[in-house]
Amino acid sequence: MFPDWKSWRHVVKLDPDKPADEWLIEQVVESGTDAVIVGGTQNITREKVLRLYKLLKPYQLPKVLEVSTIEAITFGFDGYLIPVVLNAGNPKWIIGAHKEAVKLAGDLMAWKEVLPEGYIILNPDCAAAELTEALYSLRKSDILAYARCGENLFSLPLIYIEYSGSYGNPELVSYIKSGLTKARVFYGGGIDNAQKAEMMSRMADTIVVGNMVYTESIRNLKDTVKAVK
Ligand code: 1GP
Repeated sequence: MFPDWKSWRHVVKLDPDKPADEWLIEQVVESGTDAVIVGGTQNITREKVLRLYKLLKPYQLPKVLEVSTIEAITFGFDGYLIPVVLNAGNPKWIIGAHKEAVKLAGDLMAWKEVLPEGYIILNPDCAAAELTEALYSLRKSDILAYARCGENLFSLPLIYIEYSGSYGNPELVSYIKSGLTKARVFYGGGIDNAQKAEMMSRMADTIVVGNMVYTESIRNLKDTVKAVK
């Protein structure tokens, strides 16, 4: 079963392509975050995912894998997040890669362990935007329409507003959140201190922090958790 993700307020995303050791994992676990997502866009291999998985395994914290490539799917995680990129310019990232994975898994596909997420990528300079050929220069109304399509046409339980690498506009996040009725809103991008965490946690249901754990800002990690709770 996918863990009880609806209660998560703060999540750390660890990138298999970035260096991690026991110390870093300890900082993450001891910060009080609600869960760890293992996921990234570039150079993701099964070896790198497995390495992170082994470091995380001793801890109780929910650990889920955000699947970005079929090749790196690793068993043992508590759940699997499947991104559907709503504003992808290349349809492969809306349904193509997913179809290939499901075809490969056939009857063995463990649907109960899967949670689909409707991504809206809003930082045109991030790696995911480049890969998916994300459509940008969107108006507020376009972004909300993507989110509503995700929620109502695709019945996605989660809309992920992705600003990876840059801090987004809190008002825009709030506008999207208030235009949805059922889907929960995750926000990720550029959070590296308590103030930014607190602000975005007022706008979204869950905040995701990533890059800060690979920089000196890791010393602020505990404070970002405190700020949202
Ligand atoms: C990336 O949304 C996450 O997918 C977090 O972004 O690395 O900018 O914190 P940052």
